[in-house]
Formats: sequence, structure tokens, C-alpha cells
Amino acid sequence: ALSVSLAVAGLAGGGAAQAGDESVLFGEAARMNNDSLLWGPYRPNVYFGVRPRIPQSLVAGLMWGRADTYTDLQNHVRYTCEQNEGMEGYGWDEYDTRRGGTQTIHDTFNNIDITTSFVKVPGGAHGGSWGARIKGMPRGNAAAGDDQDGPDTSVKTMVVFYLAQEEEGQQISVRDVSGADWDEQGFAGDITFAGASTGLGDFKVVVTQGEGAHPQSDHAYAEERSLEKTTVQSLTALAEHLWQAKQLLFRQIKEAVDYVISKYDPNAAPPPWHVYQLANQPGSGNLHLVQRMYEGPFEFDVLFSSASAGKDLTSADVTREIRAASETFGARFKTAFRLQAPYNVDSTYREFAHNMFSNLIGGIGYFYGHGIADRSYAPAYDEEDEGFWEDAAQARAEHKEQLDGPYELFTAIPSRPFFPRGFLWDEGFHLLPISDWDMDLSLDIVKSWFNLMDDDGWIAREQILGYEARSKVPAEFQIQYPHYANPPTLFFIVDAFVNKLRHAANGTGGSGNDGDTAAAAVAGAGTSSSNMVDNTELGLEYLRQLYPKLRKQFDWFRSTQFGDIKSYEREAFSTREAYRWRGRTEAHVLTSGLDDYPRPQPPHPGELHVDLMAWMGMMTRSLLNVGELLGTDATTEDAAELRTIQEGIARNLDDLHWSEAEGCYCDATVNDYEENELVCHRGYISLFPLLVGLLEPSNPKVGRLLDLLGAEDELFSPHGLRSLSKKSPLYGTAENYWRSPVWININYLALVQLQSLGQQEGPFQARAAGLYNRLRRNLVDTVYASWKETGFAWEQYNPETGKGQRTQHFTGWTSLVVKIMAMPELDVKAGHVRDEL
Ligand code: 6A9
Repeated sequence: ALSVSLAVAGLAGGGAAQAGDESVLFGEAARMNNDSLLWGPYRPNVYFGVRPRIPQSLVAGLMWGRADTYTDLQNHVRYTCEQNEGMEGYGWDEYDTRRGGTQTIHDTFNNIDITTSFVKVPGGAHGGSWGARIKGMPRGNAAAGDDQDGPDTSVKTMVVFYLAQEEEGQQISVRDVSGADWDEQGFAGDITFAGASTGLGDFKVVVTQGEGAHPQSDHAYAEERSLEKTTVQSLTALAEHLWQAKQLLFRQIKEAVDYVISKYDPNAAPPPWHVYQLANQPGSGNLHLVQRMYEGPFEFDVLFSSASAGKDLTSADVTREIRAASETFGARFKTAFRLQAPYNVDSTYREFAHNMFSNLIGGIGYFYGHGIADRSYAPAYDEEDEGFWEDAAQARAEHKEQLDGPYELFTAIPSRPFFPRGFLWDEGFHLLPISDWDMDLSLDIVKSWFNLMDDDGWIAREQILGYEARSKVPAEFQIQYPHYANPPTLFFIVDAFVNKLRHAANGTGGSGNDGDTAAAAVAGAGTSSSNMVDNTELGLEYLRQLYPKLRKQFDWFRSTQFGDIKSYEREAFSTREAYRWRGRTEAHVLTSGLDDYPRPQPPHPGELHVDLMAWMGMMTRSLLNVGELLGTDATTEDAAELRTIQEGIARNLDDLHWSEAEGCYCDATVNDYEENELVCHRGYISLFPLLVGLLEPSNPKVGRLLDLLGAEDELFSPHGLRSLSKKSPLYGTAENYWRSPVWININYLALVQLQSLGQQEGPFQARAAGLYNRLRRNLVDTVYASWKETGFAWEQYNPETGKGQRTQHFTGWTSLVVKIMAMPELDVKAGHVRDEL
């Protein structure tokens, strides 16, 4: 309990979180709560990398590659996650942020399966200790066509594990070892490093000898460099270069190669696995490369022991913890996600669900560094005049962007190989399954995002923090603009939490999943999983501190994304509620999240966007809910104003955006004759007020929207809801990103609303229940089939074939499939439900 109240204290700091702001980020108080979250594979952009949630600290990572030929190793050393490296699937099979788990990497080119297990052991004053077990198991001998004959034990693999110290002025040193284990050629036993850093205190890292055979070389070079030995190179690099560990490794390998070339005739060179062996140069430095050459299977451990834990971690501890983590994971998963028929019988569905969820939660990362923003606040950015998008483009070209921050962010990510960084509206979706598993973890991430909010209430849509993150993004996409929004989905988590607290207060134990309570029971002693759901007082305190930030973001939306309705007969509207996404171009409204979804053409400053209006309605409702639960003076004072806004939104949604002719909601614009006009591109946008739950079940508009949603020649496909109606002239055109493909996040929203309609009395109950059951199965079956076939989750799904497409290994909101599997099938056969069908 103590640690939780301290964590809550961390939220109190106002304004943007700047590095060095002790109260918000680095205070001892915040650190204590961090304990069970301190360490993790928080570098999701690499196949396996460990770091703590501390800005400049110890980081570790793994690289490997096949060393059978000279060119194999040059071109196929694996480090950062990349698409199209011939991986036959990789990722976490089981992962729990507070304990650890196991990842498998099926590396077909290098003909090896790599397993990385990671476990944490609490203890001491610095976030405890951790262990990693790295295993390599050669795959079948494909070249010889005998896949079935078991592993190809002749595969030669170079493995490099590295440790780097990002903190200036802090070193790590190889500890003196007894002469027996060590000579100038390398190490024969365990290798021990010792170091210290501000956040971690003193620590020790052991890379164990482990097991595995080494390749042979009968070349004379063997006198100088023994393949039996592990070599260590201790280097000193510029701190900002440390993330480029692979380049630094290759620089050292080149030295080794040059040495061989200088010594031997190229026609009589040693074999590649010998040539690429690093010279053994152990010592002190901020980068230590530990290299081994293996033939066949191998295994070794990395044991990080925090000195204050008082006890060194051993391989036996790691073995025990890996087993315990796996047992706990399975038990906890069953209570957090009760898979429902027909997905509750076949164990491959369970494996699929474990995998999807573990990749989401195992993809959580910690990012630190500067972002880039254009804070020029140029007049053209007000986007007030006709032709505004051209003026804005001009202004963007003329203004110099600046470094912003540094900031830190703890967040899940959409995709490890392609988008390994925070995206604002993706995050609300990521946290939905994560909050079923560990609400406190979700709340910690929400807190991290709200600490990024600037004094105006703006949070940048895409968080590209630091050199490493920026290296993946073309320059023109790096700049964030403080007048650009993105859907406020973090409010989903606020809602989920408010509901939990309400149920806890009523003693009803919560609806749906009881993940937290159950999980806490299963996890038992030893994990410091604070629980703000059970401890209502702490939960309320968290919300009391978050509320002003939520309100501030809401005010930012209202003051920057307002719609211009002066050309409308304003008296007709109870308030001025009308909204427009800023930052649109002719082709894109990236800020809406639905990038190329068709919008009015040409863009017009009088344009109104129905999806944004719906999001504002959702935000208003959410603020009211928090306020009601808290019942503080401030929230009571806000309530009257918020209710007026809520009524205004409800009314203006219908007055400004509903088309009776089309039977759906539409964007609006001002046409050539200065008249207001609805622009209806039937698809996701047409459904938005329904998707975020703003419509009463008895509202006849619901019926019209279900017509659109359920029509097989419009949105309803065998693989989920299409983003645009199949009948739309723009269906599947141009970039075709949000113009036909099936997206799981929007489908999930639809499913939740269909379920709710299907469970309550109302004129559309039967229809909604039927659509719900079919949509649910279509979605799960589609994501499952592609996973079965390719080993991956995908960014979107083809509405015709159901195949996953665009970004591979998109483990972000596609993981919502886990929640979908845990949603109950509705009994449409019962009573009147059947009659209406
Ligand atoms: C640009 C590319 C090598 C696009 O999932 C993240 C976002 C969503 O928020 C959004 O709704 N994705 C969706 O329409 C991916 C955006 C990636 C932008 C990266 C640079 C690098 O090129």
C-alpha cells in the first residue's frame, strides 16, 4: 500500500514532465513503486534487449548470426526487429510485465530457433535482480531436404551479448577472475562484470559459461585465437552511439578481419567462424561485447544481481523463476480472459490467445529523449482561411522545428519492427486488454502519457523520443505540431477504471473480467503488484490527481479543434458544439487516425468532422463519470458546464451530421455556393456516435446504422467490418489504407456496442445480438487464420480474402482479439430474440 500512495504522488507534478523534474519522474518515491516494473525487455525495437525505466542507465542486448560462410555473417546478424528477414514468427509466448516470460524467435535464414526467457526477482532497494536465459536450437537441415530429421547440428552461430552503460561517468568493468578461467585468448568459464549507476546502485552481471559445442578450425590461427573461448571486448564509446551496438560490433569485427588479412594469404584464410572472432580485450568501459562461436545447440544465462538485494542470483534461481512465471501466467490468464465458446476448447486457441496478449504486453517499452516539434505557432496553423491546407504546408516548409523535451514515456507500441514507439490513440486500445490483466500497470502507462502533456493541454500524437527512435522515421514525419490532435482513447482506460471502482464500492465485484483481484490472488506474495482497484482510497486518489489533466486535455480539444459554424444558423444550435480536425491535407487527416478515409473535397475551413464530435461526446461523458465518482468541489462545479456541452453535442450531432436520406452520420462542409452540405462516405465514420456509445438503444437511428453495418454489400464482410462501404465509389481506391481493409480496433468498438444492444431490451436487440455473434466469430477466425498461416498478427485484414496485410507483427490493437475471444456468445435462440430474427 505504501508504494502505491507514493506512485500516486508522482502524478501530482504539473506541466510537462521534463527530465530533472524530481517530483514527477525521478523522485525516490516514484522509484519505489517502480520496483516490480523497473526492469523489462523495454527495448521492443530489438529482438531481445533489457533496460530499466531509468533515462540513462544500463542496457543489454543480444545479436546473433550464422557464421558458416563469410557473407552469411556480414548480412544476417540479427539485432533490431525487421520485417522480411525471413523470420517464421517471433515474439513472446508468455509474458507478464511484473514477473517475466519467454520469447521464441524462429530464424529461418540463420536456421536456428532462439529462445529468450527473462525473469525478475525482487529484493533490495533498487528494483531487484533479473536473469535472462538464451537458448539456441538449430532448425531442420533444410538444405539436405530432411526437415524431419531433427536439428541440423552443424549450424555455426555467432552470439554476442552486450552490456552498455548510458550514464556519463559510470563504467562497467570485467571483474578479475582466477587465472584458470581466463587467459589472453578469452574466458573458459563464467564472466563477471561489476558496475554502478545512479538509479541502480552497485550491481554485478554474470554471463555464464552455459552449454554448447564450439566449431573447429585446424588453421594455424588457432594458436592465437581459440574457438573454445569466450572473448570479451570492453570499449568506450560516445554515450549517444551506444544504441548503435551492431555498428560498433561490426567495427570490431572488421578489426579482427583486417588482422587476419594482414597475417595470412586470403587463399589460405581461416574459416569464417574463426576470422570473425573478436580479439579478447576485457577491461573497463561503457560497452562490453561478449562473443561466442557455437556449433549446434547452445544455452547460457545472464544474471543481473542488484547489490542491495544482498544475494547473488544463480542459474538455479532462473530455472525456478522461469517455471514459476509460466505456471502463474497460465493460471492468471484463465482468470483475466475467460475464453468463451467456441474458443474455449481447442488448446491452439489458447496458445494463440497467450501469444497475442503476450506480444502486446511484452512489447511495452521505455523511451527517453528529445522529440521534435514545431512550436512556431505560425498564423497559418490556425487554418482559418480557404486554401488553408496549402498555406499550412507552406508554413511547415518555412519553419524550423526544434528539439522538444527530453521526455520519458512508458508505453506499449503498435509494432516492434515497424512502429516501435508510442502512438497516442493506439495506446487507449492497447491498454484495454492490459487493464484486464493488470489495471495498475495500465494506470501507470496512462500517467506516463499524461506527464507528456504540455502547458496548453496538448499531447503529441506520435512519440519519437531519442536518436534510436528517430532513426526509424523519415525526417518529414518526425515533426509534431502542437495544434494537431489524435483521438483521446486513453479515456477508455479512465472509464474502465471508474467502472471497476464503482463496482468495488458497491461490492459487486465488477462486471466481466475480475482480472486484478484474481491475478493478485494467483500472484500471491513476492510480487509487489499494487492494486488500486481493491484499495479504493488509492484509486480515488489517483483519479483526483488525474482529473485536472483530463479536463485540461478536453479544454485543449475544445479551444483548438472547434468547428466554425458561423455560416450555419447558429440559433438553431443549443451550444457551439462542432469540431474539425486540424492538420488535414487534401489526401489525409492523419490526426483523426483514419488517415486516408475520404473527407469533403476540397478541404474547407467550415468543414465539420463527425468522428471528432463523437470523440468529444465520449470525453465529456467520461469526465462526468469521473467527476460523479469523486464528488469533489471542482468536479461538481464542472458538472453543470459539462452537461450543457453533452446536450449540445447530442443535439448538434443530429442537427449538423445526421443524414436522413443516407441513414447515417456524415461529415459536413460548406459548398461553392456557401451552403452547408453533408458529405457522406459510408463507412466507419458514419457509425462513430454509435461506436463510442452515444446512442440510446431505442434511438431509431441505431436501426438505420445497423442496416449499414450489417449489409453484406456495404460494411459486413466475412472477415469483419470494412472501413468503407463496398458500394462507395471510393472503395479500395488510391492508398486504400482506410478505404476497405478491416481494422480490429474499430471492429472491437462496434462489437462492444452490438453486445450491449444485444443484451438490453430494445427494438434492435435481436438484430444486434445476431450481428454481434457473427461479427465476433468472423473477427477471431480471421486473425487466427492469418496467425496460423504466417505466425504473425497483422495491421489490417483484407475484406475479400481475410489475409493479414500491411505491417507484419502488428501486435498493437490487433491483440484486442484476446478480449473478443473472452466476450460471450449471445443466446439468440432464447425467447423473443429468436422471434425477431
Ligand atoms: C511513418 C513510416 C519507413 C497508421 O499504428 C500507428 C498508426 C495509427 O495510429 C494510425 O491510425 N498507423 C494508422 O492510420 C501507423 C503510422 C505509421 C507512421 C510512420 C513513417 C516509416 O517508413
